Amino acid sequence: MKHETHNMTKIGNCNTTNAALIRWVEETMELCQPDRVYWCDGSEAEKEALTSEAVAKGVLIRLNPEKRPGCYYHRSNPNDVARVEQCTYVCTPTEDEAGPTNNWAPPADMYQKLHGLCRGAMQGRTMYVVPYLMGPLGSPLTKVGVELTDSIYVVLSMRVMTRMGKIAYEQLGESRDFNRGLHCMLDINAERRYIVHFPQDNAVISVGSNYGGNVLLGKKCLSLRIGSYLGRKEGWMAEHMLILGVESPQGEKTYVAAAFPSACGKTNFAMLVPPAHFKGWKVWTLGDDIAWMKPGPDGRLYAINPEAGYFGVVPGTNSQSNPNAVKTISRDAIFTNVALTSDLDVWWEGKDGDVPTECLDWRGNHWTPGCKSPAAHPNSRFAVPMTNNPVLAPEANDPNGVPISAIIFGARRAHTMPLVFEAFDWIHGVYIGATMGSEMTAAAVGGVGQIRRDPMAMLPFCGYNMGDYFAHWLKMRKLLKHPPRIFHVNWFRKDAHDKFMWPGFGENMRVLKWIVDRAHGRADAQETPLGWVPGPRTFDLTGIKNFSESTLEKLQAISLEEWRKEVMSQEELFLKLYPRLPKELIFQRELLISRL
Ligand code: GTP
Ligand code: SPV
Ligand code: MN
Repeated sequence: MKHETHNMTKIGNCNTTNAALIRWVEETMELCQPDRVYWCDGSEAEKEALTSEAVAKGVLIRLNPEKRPGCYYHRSNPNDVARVEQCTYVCTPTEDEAGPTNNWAPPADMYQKLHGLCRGAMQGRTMYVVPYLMGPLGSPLTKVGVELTDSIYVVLSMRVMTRMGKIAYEQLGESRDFNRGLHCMLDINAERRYIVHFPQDNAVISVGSNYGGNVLLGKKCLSLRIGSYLGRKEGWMAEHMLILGVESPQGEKTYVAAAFPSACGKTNFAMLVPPAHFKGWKVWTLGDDIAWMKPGPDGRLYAINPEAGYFGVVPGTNSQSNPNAVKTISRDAIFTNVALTSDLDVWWEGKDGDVPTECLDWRGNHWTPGCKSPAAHPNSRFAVPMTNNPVLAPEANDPNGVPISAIIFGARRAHTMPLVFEAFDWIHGVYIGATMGSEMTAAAVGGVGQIRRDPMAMLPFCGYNMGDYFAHWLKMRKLLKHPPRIFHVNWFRKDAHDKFMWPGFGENMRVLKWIVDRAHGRADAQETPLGWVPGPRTFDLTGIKNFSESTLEKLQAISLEEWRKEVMSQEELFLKLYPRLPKELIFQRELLISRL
């Protein structure tokens, strides 16, 4: 065995024979010069040991075992609380391949700069080798990644978010085909923060951060940016989508995937509890953030969730909005940047029960209800195994995935966008996704509240030229005999008093039911310039509280004045992408203008 020729004390508890992996670990050791290397196996004993170490080092605080069994508390550096799009790069060989929506630098320059930052960066520290799977073991869609990191918080979070440890070696065998992810915390300085993708090398280097989306390299980096690049090459799709299954009282199961931008409701929708009126209906969660989809032998689009956990927004989670999430995070969760109460429980804005008279806020400062700033950071998160979810679909582990009957695009829009409409066909649906606009949220640094174009909720996550990405969507249609129908929803339309008009959350079942019925070709619809909308009285409002037919009319209203502005504001993105923009989309825009 090759690795036996190496200095075993230096390389640590090496638990693989994969020569390519061992060689890469050795090269990285030489670069980063850690004092120790630790190879993760994913076992329970390892979890216990690493957790104790994290607690001893103050990286994690053990929460009250009576109130939150198995739960831990973490605070990130206050300068490091969200994704940083301005520091995120896609370094393809040419700038044109990355396209105008990504930051780009020549790969050789970027490697040089990052290697400079990483040189000796792990002196006095442990380098953890974290092998993991994105996808169920044995799925043809599953990818192997290995993350080398000096953050014990990352190791423990990756263990929750992925299928981590020796299981990854089973899928990998002696193959050289795995994602190489290197993460160095450095000194968590925003000036030296880079999240860089080299799609042609299936490699990611992330430095200067310790926040989820920047450093859990299986998630946005591999599953979306590198994933989308590989998907285009290999004939599949990597999307920022939840996956859910709707079960009817008759036992019919319909699978739906939905793309909403960050902090726009994917986790909530994926765990939806139907209102009492929908007796016998049940919603099952497959995934809450990422879908990998590939045409199956029957001509349908099959989806898997590559993740094994949820990294979800905490504020606003309560037994009214998301009772399944409340149960899911009652144990085994790592909470980041929420508030800490004196009895070692966690608190956040919008939690059930009373506001604590005092607590420590996400920065560790004393907090009372009179304080102006929130106790929990608006982008505070939980990381929790999906197996805690009471409505986890058993199919979540099916290597074949589930056939998708409907794709939903959704955005956060105070005006303009109706509650729901359906695309006329796939190409029109691609146009609707491509022109999505949404208000920015706390999930990324900067610009909260501003509307920006966020095509398919993938603006921050597409690992190549967005124009080519649209072309890939159009091409996928040709590979599908039974393409999913495409819809657009907006839970966030507001009235003149700046209040949400739609109750949202569980009540979204009413919209979902219409979508499912449409997907099976059995619900009435009316044609509008935007697409199909529910026909009169096809929308079931029975039992909905404090809501009138007239509010529904307002929610569905199409204002020509607003839509003229909307179509105008699409122009900027189209001009930006023009050289690679499929002409079909320009034609779709012209058709919409003429219908309006
Ligand atoms: P990422 O994890 O960042 O990708 O976010 P996400 O898309 O999973 O969003 P999530 O479900 O965590 O919801 C984000 C915020 O939107 C939370 O504050 C929710 O309370 C709120 N939200 C979710 N669904 C609804 C809804 O139907 N109506 C309203 N008004 N708010 C919602
Ligand atoms: C998002 O921002 O879309 C998230 C959270 O899902 S993060 O993992 O930080 O990207
Ligand atoms: Mn997300």
